[in-house]
Amino acid sequence: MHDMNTTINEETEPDVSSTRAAATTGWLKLARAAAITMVVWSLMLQLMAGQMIPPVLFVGAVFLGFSPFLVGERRRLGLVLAVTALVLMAGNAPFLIDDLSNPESSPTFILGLLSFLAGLTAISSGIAGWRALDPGAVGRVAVGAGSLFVVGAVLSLIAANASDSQPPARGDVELVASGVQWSDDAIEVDASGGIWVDNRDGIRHTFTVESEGFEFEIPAFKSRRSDIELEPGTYGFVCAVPGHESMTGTLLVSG
Ligand SMILES: [Cu+2]
Repeated sequence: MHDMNTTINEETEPDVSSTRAAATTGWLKLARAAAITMVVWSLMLQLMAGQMIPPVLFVGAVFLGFSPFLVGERRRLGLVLAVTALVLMAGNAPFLIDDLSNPESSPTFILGLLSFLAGLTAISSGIAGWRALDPGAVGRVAVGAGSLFVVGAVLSLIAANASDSQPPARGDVELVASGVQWSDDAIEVDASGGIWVDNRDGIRHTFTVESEGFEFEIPAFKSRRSDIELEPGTYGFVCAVPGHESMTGTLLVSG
């Protein structure tokens, strides 16, 4: 707390009269960088998902507009940054939970992880700045969050590359997912056949018949197939990924 160490070495010399202010400045710099990262990547994530959530857009725009003014040694700004980050994380939660629970979809997982870690960093360092905690930990928090991100990203890439595309089988009906759209909104398949889906998007999709609990996932840039495990009849199919509500169609299973 009373130790002015080199991690808070500013472009301008810190006010020697105020150790607390200098501590706050160090934390606020980290909180601001993390919050900007979170806003930018959250917006990218939502663009990829094909849907923008209004509260996140609004908070993000307000934050980015004010961020140039979020400088200096005013401790209250730490609280503002922490609360803003918390609101953004809450607004982003539907996407984040889905993205982070599907490590095979590498691009969205990595963006989600970055957004999540940046959010945690912004909240914790905003609070630390507000409380004027020892700035000696600023560097450790930044390095810790960065390390977690790199490890998560690498593991996700390994998982994604380990899962290969599947070729279609004889009797499969072929469907393409591209631009968060199905290539056909009405498909017909024999009950003894199957469905092969080629995902050309950088995000995962699912082929889901909700009424029957029939579902398989197609990771980003992969193809997957499944036998039809349905009785002859007409079913609605969807992609169950949040934000992909426009991906609907009709499946006719002939017997
Ligand atoms: Cu989808």
